[in-house]
Amino acid sequence: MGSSSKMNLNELKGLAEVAARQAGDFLNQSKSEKKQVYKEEGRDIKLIIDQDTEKLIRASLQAKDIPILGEEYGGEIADEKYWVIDPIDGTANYFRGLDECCISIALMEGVEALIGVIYNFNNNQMYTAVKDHGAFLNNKKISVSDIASKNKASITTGFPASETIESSMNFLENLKGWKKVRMFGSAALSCAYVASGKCDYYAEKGIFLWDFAAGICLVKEAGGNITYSLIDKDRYEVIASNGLI
Ligand code: LIP
Repeated sequence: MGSSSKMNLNELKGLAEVAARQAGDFLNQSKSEKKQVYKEEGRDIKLIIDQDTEKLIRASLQAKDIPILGEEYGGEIADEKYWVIDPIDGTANYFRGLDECCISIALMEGVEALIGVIYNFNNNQMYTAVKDHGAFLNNKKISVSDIASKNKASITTGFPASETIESSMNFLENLKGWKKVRMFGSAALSCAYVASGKCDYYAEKGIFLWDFAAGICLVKEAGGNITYSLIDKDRYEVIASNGLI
């Protein structure tokens, strides 16, 4: 039996929170340094500091015997507990000096989300949730909005990764009728915004599990709905809402 078996979910959430804060301090300190790109593919950009940050988070979490799946160094979805890490969600924003980026750490068991930690290190906003124990922003309970009509609601989204005429037209069609449309460039923060009632609906196609895994627990624990389905080998379509729209 490993050491994680002795830790309850609240303790594991504390561990993820410490790991996220350490990684956030590192990313804040490194902001003014020149950022090295190691891969650019389509719209995706990958930085050496994504890798360095994931190493840091892995080192904090690895002391426990829970397997890790991360954006930079891989891993597997498992039936038992496993961590899912996105060292920087919103890498392009971090690269260009925009503050819509965060660290995202989830604990999953199969497809069930047990813990979600999303840390925007730019403004020190720490979103946390543990299954059946509510969702919090900087330790204050949060809940989804009570806006029930689309014409009063804000949707957050991202432009589809695959750009066919059909996908672009569908995308535009789905933006009709909302009061406000926002594109933050971070799936994790978009989920956190739905969970905290700052936005009412989030929909995006073509994102990876690590982009939204922590958001699953946050949105559910804040009283919202979140659905996700695989649209190809490892990309998902995700819809999160306050449950009223
Ligand atoms: C990002 C997502 C964002 C999506 C970007 C990108 P990354 O994740 O969270 O919502 O629109 O294309 O995939 O790459 O910054 O971790």
